[in-house]
Amino acid sequence: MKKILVTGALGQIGSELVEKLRDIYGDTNVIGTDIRKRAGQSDELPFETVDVTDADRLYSVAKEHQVDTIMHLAALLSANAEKKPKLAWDLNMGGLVNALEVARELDLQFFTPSSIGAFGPSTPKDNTPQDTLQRPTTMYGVNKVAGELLCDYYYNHFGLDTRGVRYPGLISHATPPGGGTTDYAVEIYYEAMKHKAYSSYIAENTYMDMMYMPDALDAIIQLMEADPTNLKHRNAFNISAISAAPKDFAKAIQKYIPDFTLSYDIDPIRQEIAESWPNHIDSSAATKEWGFKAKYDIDKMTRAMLEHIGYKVDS
Ligand code: VAH
Repeated sequence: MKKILVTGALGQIGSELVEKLRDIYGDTNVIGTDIRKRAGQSDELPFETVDVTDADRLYSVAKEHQVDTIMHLAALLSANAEKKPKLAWDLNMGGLVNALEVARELDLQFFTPSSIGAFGPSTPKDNTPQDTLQRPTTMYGVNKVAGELLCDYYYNHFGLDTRGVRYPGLISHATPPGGGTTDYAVEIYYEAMKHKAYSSYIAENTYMDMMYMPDALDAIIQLMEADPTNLKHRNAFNISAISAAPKDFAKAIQKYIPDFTLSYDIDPIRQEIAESWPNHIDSSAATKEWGFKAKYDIDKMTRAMLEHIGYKVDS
């Protein structure tokens, strides 16, 4: 029976991942951890306060709960990392090496996500290959490339069962993202419902890879349960569902809210980050090695997002 510790359990991915893991493996077999509890959070389900930069605390919680898997999600995202690069290095790299060391000492299976942020301006932008040039120009990207290599090292050097994906921008209705470059793709739905208008900080024709959260969560489960003998790669599988620019989200939303209008107020920092990332990455290695296949295109995601945030799509 799997027993899983999730770091960053109250974040955009973590909050939905913990719920899905509990549905699959049982409520008491998933230990959510984050740097603090959320106000009013119930004590019913296993949760521990863990700062991932505190190696001893992380080790003692993993040992006490006798977990067999760590899913390490705690991190500072791209835009926030540019504002606080030293904090980003300490959290993103210090937290990762602590989590890897706990996994090594307790012989745990290990998952952590990389990102399309691991690519840079010199990376081929269209159908970005699984194995290609990675010279990111952001602290987040430096963290992600170093993280991919560190996880490969723990697999090759210590035999640790490390696995990971390069996530695109993730779109979810449960927990708003914080401090990312792709957050516009979540905000636009809420603003469309509330105000029938949104002002995008990313330019009209700036394409990035995106994915609806249910596909992102299915990918983790599928990869972690995949037959390891089929895995030629380990810690940085390209996965994407949608390649879209702000104008594409507007078009999809206007099918339900015809008078929705999109304007632009570009944020130079996040625009520069977005322009350094690919337009669309090639997911074929993930499909070939562990059967990755996204279910949501932009239209199916748009309907689901609007429904989940309370817009009457069939009115
Ligand atoms: C960010 N949502 O914007 C994250 C993600 C691919 C983007 O890594 O930083």
